[in-house]
Amino acid sequence: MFKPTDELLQYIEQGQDILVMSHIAPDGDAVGSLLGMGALLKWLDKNYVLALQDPVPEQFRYLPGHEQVTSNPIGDFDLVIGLDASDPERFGRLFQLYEEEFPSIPLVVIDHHITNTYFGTVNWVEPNAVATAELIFDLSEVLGAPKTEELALPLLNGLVTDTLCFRTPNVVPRTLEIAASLMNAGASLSLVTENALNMKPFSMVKLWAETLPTATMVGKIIYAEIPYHVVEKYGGKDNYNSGGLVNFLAAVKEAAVAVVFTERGPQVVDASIRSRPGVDVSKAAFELGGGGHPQAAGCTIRAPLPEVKEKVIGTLLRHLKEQGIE
Ligand SMILES: [Mn+2]
Repeated sequence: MFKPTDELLQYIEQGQDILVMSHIAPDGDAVGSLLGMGALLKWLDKNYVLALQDPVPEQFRYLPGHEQVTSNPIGDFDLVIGLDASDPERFGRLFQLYEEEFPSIPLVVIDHHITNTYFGTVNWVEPNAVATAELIFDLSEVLGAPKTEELALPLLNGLVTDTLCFRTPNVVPRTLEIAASLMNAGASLSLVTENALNMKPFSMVKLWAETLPTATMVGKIIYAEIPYHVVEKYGGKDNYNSGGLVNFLAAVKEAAVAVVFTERGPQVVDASIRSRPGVDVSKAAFELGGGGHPQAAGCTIRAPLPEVKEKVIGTLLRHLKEQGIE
């Protein structure tokens, strides 16, 4: 079990009006740990606002309470809690807001990315936790909070999505014990897997059909690209999701690394990177201005798509070579 420091507990205890935020392009752990933290703060009788720059993706809107997430947090806050983000830029506009409106308010960072830059007033960073949701679970244990379904379902959502349903190499017996505890509290595992992982709209099939022809292998790297006109066609930059395409590519036997390049705007390209167990892509992503985990990382680069591709592939090839993979 991971233990928060007394200092962190003190900040949470003293905070009365709390802003909780998580990262741009929110994934299942961002949404899950945010809603889980909300449930915990509600039990603690705090005033709180849950915020994300981008809308809650459709596959997580089955989670009760997602409607309370706002992109425009307003309040007289005395504490900010930042979840699942390894650096301040990951909060997008929300961090600018924090810096402009309330820079003197303490910021509590809770995260599990090895690339975390420790930018908070207090930082609880556990790279061995499978999800930030796991840390919220441990926090709830330390606080002695009752395991309600309201707390358990979003936390299970975070655990399941960050581990691809307990299939990543960082999953240990305790991960399954936490999942069991959340299920005992009323969270349905099949509800989570169906909504958050399995179900995809028909438009996703069409998107994959357009994108898969671009799949290319360079050495042990497989990549595909989604140009801006395709992004616009399938939801636009604020509501865009490629339905786990990069994980699908990462299952290609001949590849050690998979990358999906998504042109989110003219000359703004996201690179989403996955690797086989034992192959570390977090250092390459960090060097490229992003971050993440050894097996799942990413970065955003402001440059034309061909330029970004060359830069990312070149950097990855070098990092792979250093790890003896060619
Ligand atoms: Mn996470």
